[in-house]
Amino acid sequence: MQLHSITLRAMSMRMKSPFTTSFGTQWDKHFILVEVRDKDGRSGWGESVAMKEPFYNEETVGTNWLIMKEFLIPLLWQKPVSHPQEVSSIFSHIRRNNMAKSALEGALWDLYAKQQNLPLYRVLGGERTEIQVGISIGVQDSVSKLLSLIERYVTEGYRRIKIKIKPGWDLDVVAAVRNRFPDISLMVDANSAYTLDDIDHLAELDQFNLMMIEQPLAHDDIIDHAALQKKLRTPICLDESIHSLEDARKAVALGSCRIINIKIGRVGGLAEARKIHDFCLQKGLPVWCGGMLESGIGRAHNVAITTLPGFTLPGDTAASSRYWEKDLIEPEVTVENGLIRVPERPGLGYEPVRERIDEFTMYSETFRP
Ligand code: OSB
Ligand code: MG
Repeated sequence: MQLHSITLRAMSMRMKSPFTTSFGTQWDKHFILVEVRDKDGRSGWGESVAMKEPFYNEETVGTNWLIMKEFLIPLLWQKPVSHPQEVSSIFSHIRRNNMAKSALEGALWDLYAKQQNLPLYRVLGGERTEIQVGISIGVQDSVSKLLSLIERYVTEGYRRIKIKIKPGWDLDVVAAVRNRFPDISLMVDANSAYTLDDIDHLAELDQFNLMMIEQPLAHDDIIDHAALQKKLRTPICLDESIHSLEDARKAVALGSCRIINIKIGRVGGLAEARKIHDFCLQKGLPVWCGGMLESGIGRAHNVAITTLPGFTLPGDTAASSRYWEKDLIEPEVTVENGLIRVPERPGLGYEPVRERIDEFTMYSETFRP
């Protein structure tokens, strides 16, 4: 692919409103953007979804920067890459650090698709020209605030509503939501806030006709989830616990989940995300694309992978305007009637706007072979 340079930028963007999960509240989104240039001056873009703090998983903006600079980028200079599918094996002897790997791999996929003059989703083998999306709503100060947010997003057309739960913000809240909205597609996400001691409590959720319960138990568990799934009618969806195709295979074999949330960053890139998709399609498990409060660049990667046929459930890739006053891409990601029309332009299909990117860049560094 004839790489000329790789630029990392540490970004900080203020969100429209804070986002609260069982692990904390976030106001400012810190992340890393990757720009890979080829000899002809084309650019490919990637986004690391690692957060400022290691609360969702162990990766952070700081650790991703170090791993990319000291280990991953030097590997890309050592071995010529002819197709982005090779990147995961070039990185394979670096343990974990999946979000760092994914950010670089994603930039190479965008660049490759542009070199081929094809939209990224086609290069990935995607088929859908529009994708269904839902929305994820954080823990709120009051139930009435939550109900009015749901009202708004249902009116805007989102295809399913996901609400965050945690001990003290669960059964009563879900009951109130179901009572007010008896027919919406509804799910909950606990971000690992419960243990098997809560089994009877979690079983109460069965009465609310939820599409799924996402990651109720520990972030690194698939054993207890299997025990819990046996006691629940509601399908369990794993998020945090799945880092690879191997993890997915084991979780499915154990019966730890009936649905998987695929996040490109969490599994180390588009190639691994596609493998998990292919496996789940063959096993008959529905998958959907999760979100990590991405800027438009990460969002565009999510749109591309969601075009694969197994992504049958609405994902978390809401419109750019969900979190941002102005996003980094042109046009922004828009949602109409719960659908995103997949762009047909080469690469990601949304153009990063340099002036906006510069505005939110805290510091940057460029690497050359
Ligand atoms: O668990 O899916 C999650 C946001 C940050 C970290 C983890 C999660 C989330 C979301 C929001 O649920 C998804 C989004 O809107 O991008
Ligand atoms: Mg989740």
